Amino acid sequence: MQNKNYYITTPIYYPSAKPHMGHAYSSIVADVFARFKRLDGYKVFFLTGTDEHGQKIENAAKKNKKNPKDFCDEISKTFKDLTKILNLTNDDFIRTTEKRHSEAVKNLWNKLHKNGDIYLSKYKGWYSVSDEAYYNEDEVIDKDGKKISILSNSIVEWVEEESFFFKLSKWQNKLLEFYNQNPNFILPKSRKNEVISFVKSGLKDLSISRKSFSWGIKVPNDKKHVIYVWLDALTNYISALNYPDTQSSLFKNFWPADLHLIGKDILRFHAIYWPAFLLSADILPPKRVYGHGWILSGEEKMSKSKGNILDPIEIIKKYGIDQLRYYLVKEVSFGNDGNISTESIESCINSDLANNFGNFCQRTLSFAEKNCNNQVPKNYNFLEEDNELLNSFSLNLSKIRKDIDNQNLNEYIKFIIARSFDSNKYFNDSAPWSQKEKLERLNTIIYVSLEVIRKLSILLFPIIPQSAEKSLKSLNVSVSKISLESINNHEFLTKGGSLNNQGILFKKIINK
Ligand code: ME8
Repeated sequence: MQNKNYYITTPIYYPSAKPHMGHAYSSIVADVFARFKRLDGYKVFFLTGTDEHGQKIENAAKKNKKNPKDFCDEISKTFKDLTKILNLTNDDFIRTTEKRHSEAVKNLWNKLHKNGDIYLSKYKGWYSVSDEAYYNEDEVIDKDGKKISILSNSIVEWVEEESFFFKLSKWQNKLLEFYNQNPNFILPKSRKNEVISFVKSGLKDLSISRKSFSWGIKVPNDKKHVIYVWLDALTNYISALNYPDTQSSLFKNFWPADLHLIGKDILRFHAIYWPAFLLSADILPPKRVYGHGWILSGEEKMSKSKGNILDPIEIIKKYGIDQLRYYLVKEVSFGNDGNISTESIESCINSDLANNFGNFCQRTLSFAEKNCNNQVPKNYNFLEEDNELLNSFSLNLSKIRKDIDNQNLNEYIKFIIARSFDSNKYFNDSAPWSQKEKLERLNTIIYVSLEVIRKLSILLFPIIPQSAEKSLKSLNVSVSKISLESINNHEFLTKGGSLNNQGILFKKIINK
């Protein structure tokens, strides 16, 4: 039998400053996938949270004259609050300062140690506190008298200290074998090639403890060291499933994860270090790591350290949460970098939401109100053009499922836009207002249009849940009862059922 469980995660974010649009983007997209899979009958576990240890957080707390735990409590709360504001359906919110997490990390450490993959030595090399990452000599260049990482442009510093190492080099061939056997482990394809060539170029053992600061989980049996924040952070994906209790129903049902959705900036950690740690600990690696592109501001990545951030809360206050969710999914080509701006959000709201889907709902429902006694028509007879429109949904259902399983979000939204466009064209071409003498035809056009509102609303539900709920309410369909499969049914709506027009779905933005 097909496994109907689905585990999806976002990165756990650093609470070094309050969340910005980049964080909102990853979380919203993950929520779209989670909602889609639930709609398709899956039992979903959707995880997000905050990554609270390490030098970056310790420094940020110092700068704010707070102790690190108080500082994290405060900022982690803004991330948790954001999950509500973004209307996320996460099932858990993990904080790495929780006991359930630190116990899991220590346990994993002991397992790696027991399996002979940890040894004590000395680290000598470059480290970026901003990325919490070690860089090789050939990944660092001089810029304005400072050393920076070529990959992230962040400043690196020279570190020389005693450190525990993980035998990453030992796992190089096993990793290459794993990528080979699981060709879709890393998506999109372009990023997979980057990772593979990095691994092929030779993996060095990885420093997995630091001694020069104290904010972190202590190494078991050597309290002078704190565990490297990435080994700590990556473990969140299993600590939230009750690891080390691998017999717990959460772990058994949901591990290995179906999808770690991350930004391309942290692919190396997820696609190389994480599977290596897991293989070493005799745990199966996740099934998929998808590294999406960046939201840019001008030419640059939007980031707290660059100070070029758009505040999601401001945008939501101005335009609405569904508007933002829709805009990010539509405007940023998934997998690639994308620019966003207030001008383009306004034109997206007007052209896609108000003039396309919103207009179709409104014209159908107002027409039914005036001409069909505000009821779902009873007598109808589908003609070829009606079947063509209705079937354009059902015939594509397996493709839609496949697109989502491959994170082909661009195809999914393209499909919805094209069908909304077709629906408006159908309404125009069928011209129900000219069929007042032929009631069966008029009723058929309205029945088909109402069915199409239902189908479009179901497909849009993962992206714009509040608005889709409203349009379904107009049809007297409860969101708690909707399923993706029901798109195949062209006569779902009860004949003679009353309609309940909820009014305009999306206000047009008019700038005076
Ligand atoms: O890296 N565009 O946390 P972080 C798109 N704690 N996405 C962006 C973005 C942008 N401009 N800026 C950030 C960390 N993101 C670690 C992760 S996971 C075990 C530990 C998103 O707060 C994107 O998903 O720096 C990116 O990977 C993540 O936020 C980085 O968040």
